[in-house]
This record gives sequence, C-alpha cells and structure tokens, in this order.
Amino acid sequence: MTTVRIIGAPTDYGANRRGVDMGPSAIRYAGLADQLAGADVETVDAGDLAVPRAEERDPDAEAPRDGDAKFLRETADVCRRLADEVGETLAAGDVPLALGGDHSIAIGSLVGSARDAEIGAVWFDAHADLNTPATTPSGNVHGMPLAAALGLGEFADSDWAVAPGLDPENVALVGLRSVDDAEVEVIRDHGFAAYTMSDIDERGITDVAEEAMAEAAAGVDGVHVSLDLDWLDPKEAPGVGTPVRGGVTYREAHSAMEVVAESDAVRSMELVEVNPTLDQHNETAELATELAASAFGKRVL
Ligand code: 5AB
Ligand code: MN
Ligand code: MN
Ligand code: MN
Repeated sequence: MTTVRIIGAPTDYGANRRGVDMGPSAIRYAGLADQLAGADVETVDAGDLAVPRAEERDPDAEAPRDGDAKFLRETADVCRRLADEVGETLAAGDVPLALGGDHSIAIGSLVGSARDAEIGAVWFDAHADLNTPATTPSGNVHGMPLAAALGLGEFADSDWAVAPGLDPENVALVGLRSVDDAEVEVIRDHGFAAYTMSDIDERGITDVAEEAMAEAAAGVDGVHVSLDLDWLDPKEAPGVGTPVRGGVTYREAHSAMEVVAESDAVRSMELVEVNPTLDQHNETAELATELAASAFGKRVL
C-alpha cells in the first residue's frame, strides 16, 4: 500500500494576506488523516517544518525585500528544508503531501520531487504563478513558484529554487482566469499546456484534466500535483487570500482529482493557500482534505 507522508509548511511569507500559515493546522483539524484512510493509503505525519514568524525578524522593519520579491531569503530557507523532506520521502518509497502555507512552498516541493527524477507538474490554480522579481505586480513570492522552479528570469542562477528535472513541456496549468500580462507572454513563449476556465466550459473538466495529466506525465518519472484552493470558485472555497470569481465547482474539482488518481502518475502533491482567518467554519480546509482523498483514489463505490 502507498504511504503518504504529510509535511506541514506553515508559511505566510509569500502571500499578501496573513493567516495562511495556519493552513496545515486547519487541514489536519478538518480530518485529513481520516479522509486519506478512505483512499486506501497509509498516512504518516511528519509534523510541521519550523517557520519563524515574520515578526520575529524585526518588528519595526518593513518586509525585507530582495529585488522585488518580499521575504525571498526566508522563503529560500523554508524551501530548502522542504525540498530535503520531500526528497527523503521519495527516496524511502513514499509519497510526499505538503501542506501550505502560501504557494511559495511549491518551490521546495518541486525541487525535492525533481531531485533524482524527471518530473512533470500540473498546476490547479486561478493564477499562473509565473511572475519573477522583475515582473511581479505585488512582490509576493506566491505568484512566482512555477517561474522559480523552471529557472525563469532572475531565478536562472538560483542555487535553491530551480528544479532541473522539470521541463516546460511537462507543465500544465488548469483553470486559469487571472493571468498578468507578463505571464501571458511567458505562457506563449514556453508553450505550456495552459487551460483556462473557458476551455473547461467548452470541453468539460474530465477531458481537460485527462489531457493536462497526459501532457505533464509524458516521458517523465512522475507528476507533481499542485492544488491552490483558489482554483475553486470562492463560493466553494472562501478561505483563500486571492479569490477570483468564476472558478471550478465542487463537483468539477472532485472529477479532476479522480482523473489525477486514475493517471497513476502522482509522485508528490501539495495543498496550498488555505487561509483559516478568511474561511467559514473551516470549510475550505475540509474541501482540501476531500480533494486530496480523491486524488489518492477515494471513491464512493
Ligand atoms: B497564488 C498575482 N499574479 O503575482 C501576483 O494564489 C497574484 O499562489 C498571485 O496563485 C496569486 O501578485 C498567487 C497578481
Ligand atoms: Mn492562486
Ligand atoms: Mn521533458
Ligand atoms: Mn497559486
């Protein structure tokens, strides 16, 4: 039986809203282990990485910047340690499931997942997360993880952010509806498989998810599944820092995760951007646990 190893990464350095650091607690409290038990996987919980609070640095200082990326050094420190945990989990034959925290932790997940392998990535997100310090409109690193792992722009020379085993041709973005101009260019230049909400409207979620998984999995050892809860419509998932109307429904999200499970290609996964301070009765965290269970094979019958 597959063993899923849960690794909490309670960061909020990369987000524009505080509180997303409480995501791992909220997701566990919502019953992640019970849900995964229904998916026929063993679960072990590695606990949370130690993440110093932003205030511990210097309460009077402004957010420290590296170029135009806020808290980049702090993010690097967490991602290095997360990459080690993810890499060690895979080396032991288990499947890492990282809990954010904001989406900047994906840099650590991708680097760890690609440590001794060629990987693909499927990005379930309203956003493309392809900004760099030069293009970011916000300075928030949660809008940059995919660009970082691919070594785009200023990330090219990074000694901690680049996942060499990840090629653009094995990246698929699903559910796009808020993409910055610079990101549109990056998507066009690199020929990513990119599916907008309109594609999902036209073709249906199963068709799109199947094609996305196939693109990501082609010729690689496995696929990293990155699930940003703002992928869903804010009506279903209100507890996120950057909600965008017009997202996928509850049923579409489950269908997509069922396609993910059926692909048999999942190498690593993460659940990110759950912000309990913006949530209602922990429902977004609960949704995250359900979707993880579907992605690991839970079925009604
Ligand atoms: B998320 C925006 N593109 O870069 C930026 O939630 C939003 O991880 C990024 O997808 C959203 O600040 C990051 C405007
Ligand atoms: Mn997003
Ligand atoms: Mn390749
Ligand atoms: Mn994201």
